[in-house]
Amino acid sequence: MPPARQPDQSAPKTVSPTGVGYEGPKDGRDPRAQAGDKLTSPNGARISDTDHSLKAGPRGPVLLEDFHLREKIMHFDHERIPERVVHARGAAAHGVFTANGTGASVTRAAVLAEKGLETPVFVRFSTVLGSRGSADTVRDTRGFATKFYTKEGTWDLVGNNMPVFFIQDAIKFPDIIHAAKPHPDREIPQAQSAHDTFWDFVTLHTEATHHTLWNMSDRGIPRSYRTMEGFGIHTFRLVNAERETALVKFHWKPRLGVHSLTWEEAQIAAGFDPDFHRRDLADAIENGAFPEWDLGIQVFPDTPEETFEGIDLLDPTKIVPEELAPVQIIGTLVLNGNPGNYFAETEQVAFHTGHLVAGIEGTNDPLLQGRNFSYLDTQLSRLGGPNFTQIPINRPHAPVNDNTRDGFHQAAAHTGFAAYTPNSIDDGVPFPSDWSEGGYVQVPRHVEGAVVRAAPASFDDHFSQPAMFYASLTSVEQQHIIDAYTFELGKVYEQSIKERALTVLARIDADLCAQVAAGLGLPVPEKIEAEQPGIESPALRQIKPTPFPIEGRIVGVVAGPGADLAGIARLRKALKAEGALLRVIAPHGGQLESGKTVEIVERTFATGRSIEFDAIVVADGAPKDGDFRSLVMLQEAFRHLKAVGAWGDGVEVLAAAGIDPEAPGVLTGTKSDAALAAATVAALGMHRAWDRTPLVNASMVPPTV
Ligand code: HDE
Repeated sequence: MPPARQPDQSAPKTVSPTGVGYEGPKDGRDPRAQAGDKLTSPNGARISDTDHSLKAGPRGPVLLEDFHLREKIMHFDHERIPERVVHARGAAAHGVFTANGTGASVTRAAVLAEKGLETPVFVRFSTVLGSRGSADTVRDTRGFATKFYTKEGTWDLVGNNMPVFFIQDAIKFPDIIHAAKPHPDREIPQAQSAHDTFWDFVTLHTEATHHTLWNMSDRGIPRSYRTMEGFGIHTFRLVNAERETALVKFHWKPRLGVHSLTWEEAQIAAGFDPDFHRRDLADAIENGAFPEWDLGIQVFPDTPEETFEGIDLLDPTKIVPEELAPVQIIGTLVLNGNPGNYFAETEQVAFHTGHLVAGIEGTNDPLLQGRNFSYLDTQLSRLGGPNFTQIPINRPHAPVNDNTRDGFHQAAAHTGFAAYTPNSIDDGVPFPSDWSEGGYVQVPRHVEGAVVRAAPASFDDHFSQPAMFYASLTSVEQQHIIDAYTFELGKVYEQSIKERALTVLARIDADLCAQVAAGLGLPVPEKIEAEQPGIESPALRQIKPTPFPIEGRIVGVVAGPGADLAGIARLRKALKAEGALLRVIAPHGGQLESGKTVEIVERTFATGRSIEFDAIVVADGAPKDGDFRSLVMLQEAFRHLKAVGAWGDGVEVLAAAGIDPEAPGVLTGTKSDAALAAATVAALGMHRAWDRTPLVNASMVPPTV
């Protein structure tokens, strides 16, 4: 062992950042939080007045000797750290991952292999393009980054909610991000892809076609972080205890299903509640509706070609349809804790694709290889130096003895002399570990080839999988894609970019191209054949025939003085049994009373908006004064294909909003009974009344194709 400190040597006393011991919460105080009841300076001196600078007389100049003023302002000046260059806007949660044991056949990493092993995790969801203060519901890819604090070291799975990426080589990443970020002259538009430089890039680099199509699909506007799939995107190499290797792709499957907003909802939310996803995640966890995902892997033989059924596994613009390689579930993630301090946890967490543990390796995917450099490098400017793994949220839950020393913000006080291995001074410590001791030993791989700046020929196929994705979707989902392209390209100024985009769409699907061209008022490009989609993959659809669990869903009930409060209570009870919530909406705040029954008004006609609710029901006795705000709320919910309903004379309010009680997904009853509750639960489970689509679309005049 390294020698203990000499009698003449000492180290900083073990204290928390705020000066108290680490003995654990005391008198209800957490040692990591601020200590004591007295206002102090950062050096702990008690402060007598924090509202007046030290001056030469009440009207005199401020004195330089005012250390409190200078410390207070100096620290404030530096409260911000650089936001992430991408994925700046995010929300996170603590949780636990439990392996089911089946992963043992392919990996020796206990986190994935050991049946019943619980590993603490921290998961950060994010948008890609927007600044830290941008809206949650913009059309964009979402980050899905998971830090597993395993006993064998930290493993970071830094994925997205879409299974493919825009580019095939990391060297293009600055280019795609420059193109997608706001224009450099006016710094607009914020957090949007609907602008010239984005569409210029993705139509010139047609490898971006597949990911762009996913962005334009409903996946680009998720209903909630809780209802997103997650993907590792790259192919990884797993190594089992027998040193056998397999190539795998990681999938997170949300137990609640994959659901999205409508485009209009997303736009309203961006203004009405820019924290829509952040709030939804925190509220769900606070209410005990813990989001859950199953982690699955698609497993492929580790052949020299690194392909599966002709699909290049190193190409991050390609998926392997689940119909060809089923997703095998190897464990479950539960998010059960909200962060207590956004900056300390969500902002300072640092993910890194190179944080791997024995049994999990990367591959030669050129995108992944570049990421392995970037995620380490970026922390130097974001977190201010190389010791970012010592920040509590980043600290491994495994012992660390890494021979690194010093550097900015070094929190350890190392002992001994020999920060090198091997050494003969500190008893040789630390020792490398071989395979049998759990050492990270890369599987030997043969590498050969000329040094070139080139990509494999298979990377040239840019259209067959977009064609497959589009062909696999339901007609409702296809229509959303048509609408999205028409909107985004409609925001582009350069005619030549729009025309080029149509030549790309023509390669995906002739009807898609024709409809978007009609919306833009441009001719369909001639003599371009769409790619053959090959197989269809129904697994890619979001709209499924069977209902999903409804935990955390919110039903708004329009009420007011004189409303049937007992009926509201009955509906709430039935919803609660399924994990869903009911919120009362009334003309003004306060509480509603009827005999001994009291209902708190949680949203008023001024503070509530349809986007907050998954269904809206009008209570018997609700006001019939035609307040346009409640009518707009119902009309929006109807237009967004949500369940709307009423009991008793509440149907008159539906009628005033112009809602046909016979339309699909309109639930009415004479009273709030078990039948109405069951119908509401069933409707929530389907997410939306999809068969209302033609009715809603009929009120919109389509362009002539
Ligand atoms: Fe990232 N990416 N990325 N990315 N990425 C970052 O790392 C980068 C890529 C992803 O919640 C940065 O700490 C390069 C693919 C997520 O903190 C940076 C390339 C995927 C997050 C970076 C990619 C991702 C990031 C910015 C091209 C899905 C947020 C701050 C090779 C598989 C993590 C940071 C969080 C963040 C670089 C491509 C996902 C700059 C060079 C592909 C979820 O290092």
